[in-house]
Amino acid sequence: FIQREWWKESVIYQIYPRSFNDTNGDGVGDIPGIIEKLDYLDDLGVDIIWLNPVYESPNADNGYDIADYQSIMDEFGTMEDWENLLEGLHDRDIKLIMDLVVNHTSDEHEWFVNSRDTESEYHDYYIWKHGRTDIEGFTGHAGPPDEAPPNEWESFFGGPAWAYDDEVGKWYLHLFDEKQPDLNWENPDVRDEIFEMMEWWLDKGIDGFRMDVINLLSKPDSVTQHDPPLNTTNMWETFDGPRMQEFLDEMYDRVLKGRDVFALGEMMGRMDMEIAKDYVEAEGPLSTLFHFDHVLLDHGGAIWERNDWDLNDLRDVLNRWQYGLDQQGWNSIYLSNHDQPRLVSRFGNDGEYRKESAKLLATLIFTLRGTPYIFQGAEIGMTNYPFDSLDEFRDVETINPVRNALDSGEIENFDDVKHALRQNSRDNARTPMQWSTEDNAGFTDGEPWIGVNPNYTEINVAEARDDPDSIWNYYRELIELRKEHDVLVYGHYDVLINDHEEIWSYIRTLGDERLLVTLNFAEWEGHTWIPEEQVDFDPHEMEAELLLCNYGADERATDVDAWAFDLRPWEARIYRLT
Ligand code: ISL
Ligand code: CA
Repeated sequence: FIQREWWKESVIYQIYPRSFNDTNGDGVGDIPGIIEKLDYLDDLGVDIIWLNPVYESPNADNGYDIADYQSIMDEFGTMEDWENLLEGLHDRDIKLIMDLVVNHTSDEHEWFVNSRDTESEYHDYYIWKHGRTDIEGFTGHAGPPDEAPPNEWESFFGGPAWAYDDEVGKWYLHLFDEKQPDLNWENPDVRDEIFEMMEWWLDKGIDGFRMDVINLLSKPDSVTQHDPPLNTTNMWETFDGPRMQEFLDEMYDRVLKGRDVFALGEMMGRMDMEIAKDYVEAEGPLSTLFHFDHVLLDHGGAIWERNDWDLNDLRDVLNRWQYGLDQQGWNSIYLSNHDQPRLVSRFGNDGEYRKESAKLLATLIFTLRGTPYIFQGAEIGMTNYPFDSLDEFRDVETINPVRNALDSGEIENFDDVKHALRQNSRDNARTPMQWSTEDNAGFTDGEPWIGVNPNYTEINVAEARDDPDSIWNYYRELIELRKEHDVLVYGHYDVLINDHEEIWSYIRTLGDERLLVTLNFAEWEGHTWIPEEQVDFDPHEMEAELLLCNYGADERATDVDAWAFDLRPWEARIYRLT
């Protein structure tokens, strides 16, 4: 039994507008720039565009600090441009999902400006609290000398999660930047406003939402019901709060129900599988979710810290989701986005085996069970950026904590953390799309808002489209293949040899259809096989027909015994077993 849905069969392409394509020479990508590239997206074969925030914003966090939910940021264009974009996409049968950022607004949103008046109805739109006076000698924050912040939470972007406002004489909560105050979802008026705004966009014809940090909406009771709140330092308390399910159910009932739309929730932290299932079950409020398990593997506690990982770790966390949502719910398969370093630099090899490993990672994304995501530039194998100094960075998540740590002496100098920042910073994802060998990679005629990766002379769209063996053409083949084989969309996933240190293999099964995917995550050759005891067929009786290989359909990939395989460095193969 297959529960068919268009968004399960779709491939999603994510556009970070600021870095996609600039048409007026101000160094900032814009909506007309996306319109210019619609045929590019169509040629690649993607089905849905997820557009990062394009709403009016002072850009403290590149559009994730929204000052007006119902207008377009001047730098990006006009509402008319946006309407043309939607039409251009729909003409090509491509759907559009918009970013929904409703955990917080900008401090320049008029709701927040009005909320500074404690008498105003808007005061309760945000989380304003008195500080604590029960702690002696509390230092290290910007409030009055006899007050500590309401609790000891830290912002995800560094520093305290509370900011003191002199005019109000209270503190407001900001889980992200100071310029991103958290909305008070306990207040039914806030929910009314947000739901109305969502309907307004849906009525304009969009196909769904990607919901930013959606599992932070409901704050723990200690924060909503105590004044001053109880002392808590535990940031894990901010995830999946007590009324989370209720708020999403209400959103579903009042906005999403009865509309054929896609609802994708970004879930911060490490999710409990039972909670995840409640969000995405058949009658649940969301279609699918982004979890963070695999992108938390190598990232240390601070932005300049790194953890080691190996293939077993990566396979373990992704297995957990493959099996966890096999019967109930649906996965989203991503290895990169605008918050993550480039996938080939992170999970692959961006030197000698850049092409092979980029193709292998694409193979993984398109053959696990779930909806696959391409973040702009992945389709040409764009890499991390060789940052050399702090002023090359633009992102608050990098700059704020590093500045603070340099000031406090926790870090002595930038060079001590350079290596880790080159691997961790979100800015790696945000360097301009590399279109051609023209100046600034063809992204802008002006001065780009963030550096263009100097490797654009070799890595760019023009080159990739000319080369039949390019990563770009391999992405196209994968997209085609997924459309041709239901088993790639709906088939069950079963892992083979779960402790193999270099090779990850799995079988996808739907009825009598069986595909084998085998991936060598190493710079050297490797051997693998189908263990009889792990499958419900006799591998020695099987024929293996090659569907796709990142080394091409040469003899080594086609002339095989169906139960044993020798793979070249970073080799990826997909076989149909009959
Ligand atoms: O966890 C992260 C990286 O591994 C964070 O960078 C990131 O803040 C987190 O993923 C939540 O992201 C979303 O909300 C943020 C915004 O800065 C991100 O761009 C957005 O995707 C606040 O709105
Ligand atoms: Ca521009």
